[in-house]
Amino acid sequence: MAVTLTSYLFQQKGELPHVTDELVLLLNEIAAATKEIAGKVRKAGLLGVLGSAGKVNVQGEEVQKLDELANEILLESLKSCGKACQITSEEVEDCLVVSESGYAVAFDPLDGSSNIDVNVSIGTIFSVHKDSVMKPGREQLAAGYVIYGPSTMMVLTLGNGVVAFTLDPESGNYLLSHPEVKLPEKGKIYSINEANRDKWTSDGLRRFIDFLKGEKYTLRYVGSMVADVHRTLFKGGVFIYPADRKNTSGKLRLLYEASPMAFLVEQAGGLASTGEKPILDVVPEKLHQRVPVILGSRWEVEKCLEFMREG
Ligand code: P6P
Repeated sequence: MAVTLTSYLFQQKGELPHVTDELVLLLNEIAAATKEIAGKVRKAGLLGVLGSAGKVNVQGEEVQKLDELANEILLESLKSCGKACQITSEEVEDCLVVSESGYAVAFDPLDGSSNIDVNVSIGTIFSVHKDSVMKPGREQLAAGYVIYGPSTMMVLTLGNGVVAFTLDPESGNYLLSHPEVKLPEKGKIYSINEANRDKWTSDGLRRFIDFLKGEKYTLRYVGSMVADVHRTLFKGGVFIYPADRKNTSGKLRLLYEASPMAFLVEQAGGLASTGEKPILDVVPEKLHQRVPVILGSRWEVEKCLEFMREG
């Protein structure tokens, strides 16, 4: 009998003191919202929700209709379950205080939205803290993502390793398909947008990428963080979104992209660095702040940091 997400969470309740009934309910609500989002994503072309919403979000990025829809679905779920005290969304400028007590949730409702209209995998990323998201990522209680790909999968950590669930279209349940996700010690893939090579602020990074080419690594870059991180988690290697002259702190946001992904990667036995320190040790200063991201197998991340230290 396949293990559902709900029964898995209740099993963890007995093993992890911070996994309370409230956290189980909150994570189930997030899961329910992602099932609804998956339904919209898979029918987007038929619902007239492809294309731009004709707005620009707090990041200065053009909002896609599906971004907005996913954001509304998640906000509604989290508000109605009554287990969230504050909610931070990539699509909302300020942190929403929705109740006196509960968990603090940060999410990117639909990451990789530039790929929506070309039917490439996109995803939802979420991070759960005790009472405020403005704390180092190492204090997260739970983090995960859902990738809307050939199958819809939720990859989750509660701080005791990484598990993955696959959405069963027949039952509508997330069923445990990967009881233990472990990053290979070393891979053969690097993932970075090399079009920006001349803008990277680190010469050491350029030399690292040339070194990997010499080691016969292959390049895989989807342009959806969820897809690139998912492949890295399962195949090994390294994913990098570095600082460059245009994005001096990189492009990816700390609270709802870098930090949850770093928690997953470290829990799966890998490393996740800004290039100067572990991402999970960054103390947030601004809600939508960005950080450079170097994450993946230990061997490649450590090698990258070595090249960058040499300058
Ligand atoms: P670039 C998608 O817009 C996103 O925020 C991440 O999902 C992805 O990793 C990154 O931007 C891609 O950025 O500059 O390579 O197109």
